Amino acid sequence: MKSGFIGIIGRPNVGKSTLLNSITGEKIAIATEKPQTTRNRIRGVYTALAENDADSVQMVFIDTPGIHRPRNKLGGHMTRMATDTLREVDAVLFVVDCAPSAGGGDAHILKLLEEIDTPRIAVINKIDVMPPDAFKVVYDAYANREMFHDVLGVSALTGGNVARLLGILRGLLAEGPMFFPADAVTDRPERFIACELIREKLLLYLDDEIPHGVAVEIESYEELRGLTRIGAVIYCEKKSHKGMIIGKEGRKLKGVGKRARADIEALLGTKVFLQLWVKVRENWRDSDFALRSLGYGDE
Ligand SMILES: Nc1nc2c(ncn2[C@@H]2O[C@H](COP(=O)(O)OP(=O)(O)OP(=O)(O)O)[C@@H](O)[C@H]2O)c(=O)[nH]1
Ligand SMILES: [Mg+2]
Repeated sequence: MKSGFIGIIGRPNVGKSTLLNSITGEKIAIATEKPQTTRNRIRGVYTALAENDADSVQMVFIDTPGIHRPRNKLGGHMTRMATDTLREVDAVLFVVDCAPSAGGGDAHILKLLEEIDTPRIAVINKIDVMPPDAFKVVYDAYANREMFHDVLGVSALTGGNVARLLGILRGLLAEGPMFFPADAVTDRPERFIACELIREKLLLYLDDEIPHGVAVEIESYEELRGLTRIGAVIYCEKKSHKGMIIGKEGRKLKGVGKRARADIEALLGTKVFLQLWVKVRENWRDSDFALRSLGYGDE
């Protein structure tokens, strides 16, 4: 069989995590319209076993944080996770869109990609909302570079052309072993995904100012028959943010909890009892100790 590791790299917000979810068919990585949503590396496994072993394939995709100019230690960690991945994989998907902000950030990543020998594919995402002439501009910009094995447009959101992308990758991979069991979807435990789902709701429902300073930590996780009891702490950086997260009469936090619970119930297939607390931890994004304890240490 063929197998290998594939890095998903790009600027923030281009749709890397959405693409990972689309490939694995499960929501294992959170995705929001806010840049810098992903903070860790998340592996997603695609396995297609054929009757004939030679036709079987296992691809391990690594979703990475968007590469950006870091403003704090968390940002440095995130960008390092992404750039380190470039050297550890058998193929790289360089995901782009046609956002007006694309230029500088993509140019920086192209330089990093030039330094590696790994096969690279330029994946132009969001073609479902891209006018043909805009697609052509982006396509030409990458097709003219010899560094890419292939350039293709996809829609991670609708799944458009994702099968073709998998076909191209299959052609790039060498013979190899199964790295994960055939039914594995991710290396991340359910409790990590549950924690991320809470953060996703915070990103979605909080004003722009707060989300990047928010972290979530699971304090207790108890699996009973048909019920999972989860206690989680939401950390923010300022007292005023704490008030905004809780909201008037606790309404904001209740809304976040309700939506997170619905998603976690779908993930676990059990009822979920979710308790949330909000705490202030000043400047945690610049504290090595806090970053490590919140799961943003080196992996
Ligand atoms: N229309 C459209 N929107 C998309 C597509 N793929 C992703 N999006 C949207 O783009 C936004 C960003 O998606 P993410 O998957 O979080 O992007 P990301 O690259 O993982 O972002 P970071 O984790 O911040 O680096 C979300 O609002 C997605 O719904 C697509 O194919 N079409
Ligand atoms: Mg992401």
